[in-house]
Amino acid sequence: MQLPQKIEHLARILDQTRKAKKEIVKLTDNYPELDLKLAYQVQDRGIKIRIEEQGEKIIGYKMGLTSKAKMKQMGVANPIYGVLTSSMQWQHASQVEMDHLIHPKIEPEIAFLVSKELSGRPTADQALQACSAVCAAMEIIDSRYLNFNFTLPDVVADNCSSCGFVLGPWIKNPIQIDLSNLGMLLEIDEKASQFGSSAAIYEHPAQSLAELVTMLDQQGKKIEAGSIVLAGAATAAIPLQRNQTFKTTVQELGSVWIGAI
Ligand code: OOG
Ligand code: MG
Repeated sequence: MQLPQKIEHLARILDQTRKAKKEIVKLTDNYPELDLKLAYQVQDRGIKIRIEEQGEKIIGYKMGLTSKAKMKQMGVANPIYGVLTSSMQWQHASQVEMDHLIHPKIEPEIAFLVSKELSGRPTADQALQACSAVCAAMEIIDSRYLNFNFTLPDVVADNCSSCGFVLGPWIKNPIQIDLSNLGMLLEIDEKASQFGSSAAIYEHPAQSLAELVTMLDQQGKKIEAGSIVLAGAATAAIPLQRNQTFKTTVQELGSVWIGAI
């Protein structure tokens, strides 16, 4: 298969798996030639399919595997990024319908609102200066692979297990908040489930944002003004289950919650 056909083929496999809600064995089992470079091309094509055929829009990016807890949970040790589209955002305090998903998990995160274009290789401070707001967030991941079992290229091709996310109320002027070591708590039905610190997110969530910009720069890309960025989970992800409510509270930033039905 020629390269463009291969990219198309792999992107279609993942897109169909997402729509059919039936997990598959990881791509590298059958396509050992899938490397990181090809994986980001497959991710790109998968997002274009969603834009061209499903009317979605790009609204931001997510960083993944930025914490030691997540790297350990997934057995993969490099940060990666994926794309957020308009269909992935759930409203704060709304309900997620489990029937639409495969085997979703939820994780506590911090999100940024980037209000000035970010490109090149900024420092964490420079990246933060381009943001007008920050908030407590949760990401719902739903790997298209059996048992979330994947290698780095597999998960990158699969848009880093992206499924959805929910944002708490935006807090303005993030530059005035010390984001380096904020306590983070994920509760299930008001019982503590996971504890973490914003320090677990690439040592500082703004450092994760700066790393995202640098990784995008290597692909000739930048973050547009108005984009949302999820900086990465602070703890391991936990399975989403019906009839439960999941709430993340971040010190200084407040809370966000969502139910599953
Ligand atoms: C990959 C996505 C990781 C994060 O915040 O670390 C991620 C996965 O765990 O399936 O979103
Ligand atoms: Mg995440």
